[in-house]
Amino acid sequence: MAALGRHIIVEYYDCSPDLLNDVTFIESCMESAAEDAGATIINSTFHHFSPYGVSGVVVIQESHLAIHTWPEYGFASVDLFTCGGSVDPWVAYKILKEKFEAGHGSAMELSRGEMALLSQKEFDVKSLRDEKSAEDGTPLKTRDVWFTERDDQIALSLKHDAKLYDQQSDFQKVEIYQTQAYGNMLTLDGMVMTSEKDEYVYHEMITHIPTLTHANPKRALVIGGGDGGTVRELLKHDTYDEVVMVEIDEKVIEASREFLPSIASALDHPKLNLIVDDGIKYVNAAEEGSFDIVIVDSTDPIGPAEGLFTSEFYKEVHRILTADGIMVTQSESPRFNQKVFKEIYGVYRSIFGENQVYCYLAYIPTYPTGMWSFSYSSKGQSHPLVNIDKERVAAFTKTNKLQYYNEAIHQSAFALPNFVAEMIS
Ligand code: SPD
Repeated sequence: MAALGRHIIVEYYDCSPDLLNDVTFIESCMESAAEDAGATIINSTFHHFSPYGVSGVVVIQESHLAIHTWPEYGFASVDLFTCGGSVDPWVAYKILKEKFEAGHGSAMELSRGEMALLSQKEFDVKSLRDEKSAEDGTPLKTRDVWFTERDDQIALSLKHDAKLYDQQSDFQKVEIYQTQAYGNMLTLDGMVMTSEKDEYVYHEMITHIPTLTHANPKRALVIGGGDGGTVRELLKHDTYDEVVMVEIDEKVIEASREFLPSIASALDHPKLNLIVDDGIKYVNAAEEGSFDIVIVDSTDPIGPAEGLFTSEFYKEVHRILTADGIMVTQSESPRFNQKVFKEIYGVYRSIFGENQVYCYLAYIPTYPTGMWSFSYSSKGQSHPLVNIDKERVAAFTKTNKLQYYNEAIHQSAFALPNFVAEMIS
């Protein structure tokens, strides 16, 4: 052998964008290319970057295979690096070209570590070797596949196993990942919506604060919320005669029913009127003064939820609230989504009145920055910290064994860090 390693630098053009954006697919292609080329896999680590792109490496006993994809250009760059004579990297090249449905590919082989330029050093390899793997010769294989939600400056990654659901609906990409730390997790267009292990924070906070501040809510409207967590919490309150939920995307409901059953558990509740339609259209057509509580459980203001962040929409919400009605919305992260956060509070205040709008916070580990905000706006005079019966809250919290919300959280959630208060003042 004239060199220590063979390094094949590969470029695949005109590949299928969907395939190049699918982290589990890329991982399985890279692993099977390694195996078919004769390599022994030790570890694989792959990241998906929201909204586009996958990076990953398969570490093999004979070195590594690495990839980065640009689905938006149908382009993948790959490094195949092997040591010793037992692996044929060109086999991996051919397999990947076929699997990525590449229109064409180019590759160049480099010899790494020319023997003519090397001389062996004194080095006691035995003392460094892991005894166990040396004994039976089979290194343990490990696997790390990551979902990443990111913008230009911040990223959140969660390690996952299988992707359980993956459908492009008429509105957005709906996916469910089986994460290792947070259970099954719903993402829409690559953004985390809810996960089995921390959903209770969001759903308890978006529902119980308005319901328990209101003296006697009978009718609630939820815009969005297709996973079912918000209506599950609302329907714990006996005061409601009816809860209407209007979700635009049937696939969100379908995926949640199948893979998030504990969140979707009240979707067949007899008091729930579940409507699959555009929430804006529903609100525009709803009768004046017909809801005590309106909850906007929207996605982020990109794609189908954009219209839920406009002053036209909130004027209509104000119209359909009863005289003492309360609106609560998820109002994004004050740190991650500063611009939207500032603007939306201006909109709420211009419609409900300067002193009728309050912001409260909760801590949600799977959302960017972990700090999440909700807005509380009242059409009448109800004040979230004055019109609250602590005993009623304590009794409700206890009976329903809530995991986050309680009478102290009700009070403290409205205490804002200075930088947040300043942003909306
Ligand atoms: N970036 C997360 C925004 C949260 C949107 N709503 C979540 C839906 C849970 N029912």
